[in-house]
Amino acid sequence: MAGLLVAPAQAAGTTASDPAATASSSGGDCKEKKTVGNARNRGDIFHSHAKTADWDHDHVGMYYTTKTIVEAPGVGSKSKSVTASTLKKCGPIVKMYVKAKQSSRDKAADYAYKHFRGKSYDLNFAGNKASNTDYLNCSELVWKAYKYAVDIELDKNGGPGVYPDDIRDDGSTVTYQTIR
Ligand SMILES: [Ca+2]
Repeated sequence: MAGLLVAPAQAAGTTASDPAATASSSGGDCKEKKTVGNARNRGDIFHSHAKTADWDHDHVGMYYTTKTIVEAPGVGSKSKSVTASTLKKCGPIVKMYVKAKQSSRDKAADYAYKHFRGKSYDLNFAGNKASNTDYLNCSELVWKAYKYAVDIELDKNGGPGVYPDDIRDDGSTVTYQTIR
């Protein structure tokens, strides 16, 4: 794993090699991971700290139920559903709801569960919004679930790539819990 990592400084200035390309979505350098735990609503999103080399890329996943998460964990892992009460990530962990009807959140959650499990990890973050769904990274999974199911775009700065912080900072996501 370590051999795959590219420091941001080395990757900077290259267009073909995004530093995210070698990142593990959910990896981190914290001493003690925190339990992610349950959400208020189906379709809610969690954001956690994740770091590869010196690059803080962070991580996101979404709640299929209030107690079950669908996420793309990182390189070498397929996307899957996991129990929120047993999932541990590096803090701060932030939980958000999406400004939408609950029926829309439900549709996005259903979409992720039905279509976005068992996918290999997508090394491409920089163009992840337009890429196919045979491969998914963490923010791509969340963004595409809302985009494809209910046409809500969760990406603060737009462009061809959606990163975890783009989703957290988007005006349509509202933070209601922070675990440090
Ligand atoms: Ca973006």
